[in-house]
Amino acid sequence: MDFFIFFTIFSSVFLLTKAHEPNNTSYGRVYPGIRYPFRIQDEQPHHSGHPGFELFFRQNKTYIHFPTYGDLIVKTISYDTRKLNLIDPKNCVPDVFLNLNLSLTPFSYYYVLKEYTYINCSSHLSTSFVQVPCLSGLNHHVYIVETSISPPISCNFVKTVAIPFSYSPYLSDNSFGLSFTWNLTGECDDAGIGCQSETLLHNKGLFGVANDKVIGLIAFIFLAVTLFYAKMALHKVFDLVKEKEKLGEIKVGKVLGEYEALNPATVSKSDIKVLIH
Ligand SMILES: *[C@@H]1O[C@H](CO)[C@@H](O)[C@H](O)[C@H]1NC(C)=O
Ligand SMILES: *[C@@H]1O[C@H](CO)[C@@H](O)[C@H](O)[C@H]1NC(C)=O
Ligand SMILES: *[C@@H]1O[C@H](CO)[C@@H](O)[C@H](O)[C@H]1NC(C)=O
Ligand SMILES: *[C@@H]1O[C@H](CO)[C@@H](O)[C@H](O)[C@H]1NC(C)=O
Ligand SMILES: *[C@@H]1O[C@H](CO)[C@@H](O)[C@H](O)[C@H]1NC(C)=O
Ligand SMILES: CC(=O)N[C@H]1CO[C@H](CO)[C@@H](O)[C@@H]1O
Repeated sequence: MDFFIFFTIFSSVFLLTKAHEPNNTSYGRVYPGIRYPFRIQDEQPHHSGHPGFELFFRQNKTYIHFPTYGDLIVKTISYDTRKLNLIDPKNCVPDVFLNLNLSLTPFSYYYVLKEYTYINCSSHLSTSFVQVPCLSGLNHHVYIVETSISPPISCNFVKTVAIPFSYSPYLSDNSFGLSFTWNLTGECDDAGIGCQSETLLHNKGLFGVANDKVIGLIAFIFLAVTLFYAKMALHKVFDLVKEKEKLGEIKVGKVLGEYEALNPATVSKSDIKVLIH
């Protein structure tokens, strides 16, 4: 029975580890690096991702759509740190900062935010202000300034927004500051193992999991039954051996009896005499 218990535990562990292992065998195409909560819109089932994490492909690039801004290119996704790094295809991160409203998305900026004011000026400001080139034109100059600064008369107030960074020509490329994190509530909160198992459950759908589990279960039952019968057979063999042993004992006993019957020690002296005579 000990082995049976061990086997049951072993099988359970096997089934569990199998269930936790996220894999790509269940549905057609493989998208390296894309897994729950993200999914490829239109190509992966709805339940394989979380709402708001839909990605799509266009010209060999992976995009994510933000309702208040538009499409941004996915640079990297780090699942353990829950960090989504994006690239602005229009190459104007300050414009993303200005227009992106994350309140209806599952994302928030990865960085600590600070409020800044965007101002739109008809003339250049002093050199202590650096205009944002991608938002400025020949006749208008956009600056991102501290909220404490009251804009000069030549400037229009655009908006005050909480953003990770102000504009700096030295810290500016098409992705600087475009890092987001996400927060999933509910059972899949910390992107841990539990989350992955849910991923798998969702990814594979009922069929995939059913197949895997059913195969595991069938294998388990088969082995258990085999083991049971093997044990029964073994018992039978043992019983047979025991029976044979008993038989053997009887035979030996008989022989012994016969021997004893012939043993000189037990033979009476008169008999000896008879024998001698
Ligand atoms: C799963 O994906 C990995 C890497 O993305 C690939 O090497 C492997 O062959 C895939 N497995 C199957 C069964 O498709
Ligand atoms: C996408 O990538 C494939 C292979 O890397 C290449 O052959 C194809 O031209 C690319 N398409 C576009 C639109 O860049
Ligand atoms: C973002 O959108 C929400 C809901 O639409 C709105 O209440 C909020 O004021 C917006 N935030 C900004 C900074 O525009
Ligand atoms: C700044 O003003 C110009 C013209 O006054 C306008 O075309 C432009 O869209 C404005 N920019 C911003 C970021 O508000
Ligand atoms: C994540 O969610 C938890 C609980 O729902 C909340 O307390 C926390 O502030 C959220 N964090 C972020 C970054 O949204
Ligand atoms: C994404 C993932 O975990 N893929 C694994 C699927 O299974 C094969 C073989 O079992 C592994 O090599 C992959 O890494």
